[in-house]
Amino acid sequence: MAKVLIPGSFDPLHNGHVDVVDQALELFDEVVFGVLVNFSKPSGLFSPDERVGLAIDTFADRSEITVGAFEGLVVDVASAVGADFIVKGLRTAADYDIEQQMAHMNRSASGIRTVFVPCNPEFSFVSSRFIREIASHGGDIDHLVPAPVSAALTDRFAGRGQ
Ligand code: COD
Repeated sequence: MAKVLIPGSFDPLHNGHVDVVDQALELFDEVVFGVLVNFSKPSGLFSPDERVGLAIDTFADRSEITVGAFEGLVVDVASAVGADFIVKGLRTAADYDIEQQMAHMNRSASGIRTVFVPCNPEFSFVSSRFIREIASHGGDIDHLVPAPVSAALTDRFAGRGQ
């Protein structure tokens, strides 16, 4: 039974992230979907607890996925949850450059390896930053995020935008 950690800020979770989870479950048995605070992106739109709630709602019918909020280093989270591998999605060469560095750093720190999955071309342009920006101006992001996230964004920006 191989278990993997999929870490990220997920602020908010979008369909590109969901696709990474789907791909991971084609390769491995269990996924821990870990909401981490990215120290270079300190102020979030949603709190870590809200992000966890949205992920729980999104993956409600998937017993092989557990969701949690974590602090600290990814390698420590991976060890705490008993993950065999870290899984990351790659969109672009820029993603690869930074993710490869982090993968090497994490492996040298703890021995854990990172498995990369290529993003679905359908979602290659999707990022949490663009989702936040478009939603904040009342733009349509329904086709890019799970239904619970769409509802939460509508709520969060109610009365703003246009
Ligand atoms: N399709 C596929 N994958 C995607 C897409 C998409 N459209 N968009 C994003 N992804 C992937 C990203 O490549 C990333 O792997 C993952 O989804 C999460 O993305 P984000 O944007 O939610 O998360 P980040 O990049 O802000 O999260 C970074 C971490 C929290 C994982 C990182 O900051 C971290 O490792 N923090 C802990 C501190 C630590 O251990 N530091 C040492 C690192 S060497």
